[in-house]
Amino acid sequence: MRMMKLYHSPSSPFVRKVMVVAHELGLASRLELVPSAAHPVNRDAGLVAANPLGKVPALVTDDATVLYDSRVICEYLDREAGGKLFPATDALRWRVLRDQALGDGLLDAAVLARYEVAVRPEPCRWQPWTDGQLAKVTSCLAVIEADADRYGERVDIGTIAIGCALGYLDFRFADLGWRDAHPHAAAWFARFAARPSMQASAPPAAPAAAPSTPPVTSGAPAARGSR
Ligand SMILES: N[C@@H](CCC(=O)N[C@@H](CS)C(=O)NCC(=O)O)C(=O)O
Repeated sequence: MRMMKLYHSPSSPFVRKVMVVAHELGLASRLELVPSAAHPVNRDAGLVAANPLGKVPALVTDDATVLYDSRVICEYLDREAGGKLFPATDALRWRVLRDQALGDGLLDAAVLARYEVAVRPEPCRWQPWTDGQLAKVTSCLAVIEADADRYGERVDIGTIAIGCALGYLDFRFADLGWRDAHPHAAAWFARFAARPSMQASAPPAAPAAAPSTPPVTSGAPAARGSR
C-alpha cells in the first residue's frame, strides 16, 4: 500500500476536514499520522520543515511531494481516489467550492478568536477584535441556516467543510449555543455528524473546567490546547 504522511492534530478542524475526506474516499488507512504541535507563536520545527506556514494539515504524498493547505490536500485525495467530492463541471461545482470557502472562513475566524484566549496574554487582548471575529462566525451561521434545507444528503467538500465548522463550534464554542437560532442548520448537522467519517474524526472531549467561548468582555483564562 502506498502510504502518505499527514501532519496531524486531533483538535484541528482543518485536519478533521482532511480526515473526513480520507474516510469518505476509503483512503484513511493510507495515512500515517504525524503528531504535530502547530502553534502561531511556539512553532513546531518539524512541521515548519514541511510547511513553511507551520500549520496543520500538511501532507507528504508517496512521491515525497508536500501539499498544504486543507483545500489542496482534500482535492489531491479526491483525485487520488477518483472521487466526486469536488464536482468537475456543472454549476454545482461553484456552489460546492463556495460552501467550502464559507466553512473554512467561519473556521478561520473561530480559530483566531480561540487563539485570542488560548494564546495571547491577557494584557495584550483587544476585545473589539475578538468581537469582530465572532461577528464573522455569526454572519456565516446565518447563511448556513438559510441554505441548510438545500444541503439535502449532499456529501462533498462544501458540506464537509461546513460540517467540520459546526463541529468546531461544538468543540470550542459550546457556550455560543449556535443551535438555538439555527434550527435548520442544527437538523442538517444532526444527520451529517452521524456519518462514520465524522464520528471517526471527532475531536477529543474538551476539558469540563476550561472556558470554551471567548468572552464578550475581556478576562478569560487561557484554556488547554491552542486550536
Ligand atoms: N487555511 C488552512 C488553515 C490551517 C490552520 O489554520 N491550522 C491551524 C490549526 S486549526 C494551525 O496550524 N495554526 C498554527 C498557526 O496559526 O501557526 C487550511 O485550510 O489548512
